Amino acid sequence: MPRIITVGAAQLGPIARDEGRPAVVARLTRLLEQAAGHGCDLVVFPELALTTFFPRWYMAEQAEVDRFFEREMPGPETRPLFEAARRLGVGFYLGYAELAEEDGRTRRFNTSILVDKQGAIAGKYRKIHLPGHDEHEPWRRFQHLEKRYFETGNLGFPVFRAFGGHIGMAICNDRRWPETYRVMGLQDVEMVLIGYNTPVHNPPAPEHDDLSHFHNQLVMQSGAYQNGTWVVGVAKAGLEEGVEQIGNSIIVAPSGEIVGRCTTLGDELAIARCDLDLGLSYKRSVFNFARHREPDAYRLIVERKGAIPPS
Ligand code: CDV
Repeated sequence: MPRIITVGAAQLGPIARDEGRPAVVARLTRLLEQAAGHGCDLVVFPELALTTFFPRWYMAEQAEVDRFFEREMPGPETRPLFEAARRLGVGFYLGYAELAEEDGRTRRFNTSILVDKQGAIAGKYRKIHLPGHDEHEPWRRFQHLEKRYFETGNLGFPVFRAFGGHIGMAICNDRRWPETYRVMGLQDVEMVLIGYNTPVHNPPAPEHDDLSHFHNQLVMQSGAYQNGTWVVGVAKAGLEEGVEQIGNSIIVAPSGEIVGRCTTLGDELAIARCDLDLGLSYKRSVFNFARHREPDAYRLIVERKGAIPPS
């Protein structure tokens, strides 16, 4: 009996700075309804999907920054999305800025949740690889202040039993790091969900700009293949508050092949019917971790003269 998840990559076009949560939630709900009409089980929305990508601005006042954060999930403005999920019987991945009172202090994370078909939260992840910088750098055309506005995620890379399979989550810059996929691969992940906001222009390394689409695909296709897992990567795309962001949302099979993709820079749904067992032939052969990984060898201290010790 094949284990199929019909997944929708629900790319978003730009969100304006003054676009309120109700308007954004209405856009998300429209995509969820569209996905339901096509028989989707699960819809993946982008990173920080409820607001504009606010780390592009330096804001001196914390109160101004905190306007972009959610204090509860669901809250009054996001509850309609959860209700729609239950009504339609479609789950979702949602990225948002999370403000939590934890360990006796206020903490802020770049977070994603997995919501099941009953509209209940089935899993949570907090972004680990925060890119950018923590001080205002006026020389940049736009800022990338994730290191200022968020703490490093403290939940690891958990894999959840949900939707009849093993589901993991990552957020944007995480997708460029092999550890992201491998830590979940070691937990037998079958589908990794990733939302992102990626400007075409990379201020510290503009020579990479022309390669932004290539790198986006390269990392997700290799992460999928090297761990025998599906990967669903979903963008917030287009010209958002003057910053051009890539789209190129893709659904990648465990073979590393792209089987679905968005072709615009706006709100758009790409759909694929994903057989979770397609990863098995990779997990049982070339990427049979129990048989072929050599963790002891990776840990060996290199003793040869002149060799660079692992950091
Ligand atoms: N939101 C992100 O994590 N964006 C990074 C950019 C800064 C390179 C990314 O990896 O796409």
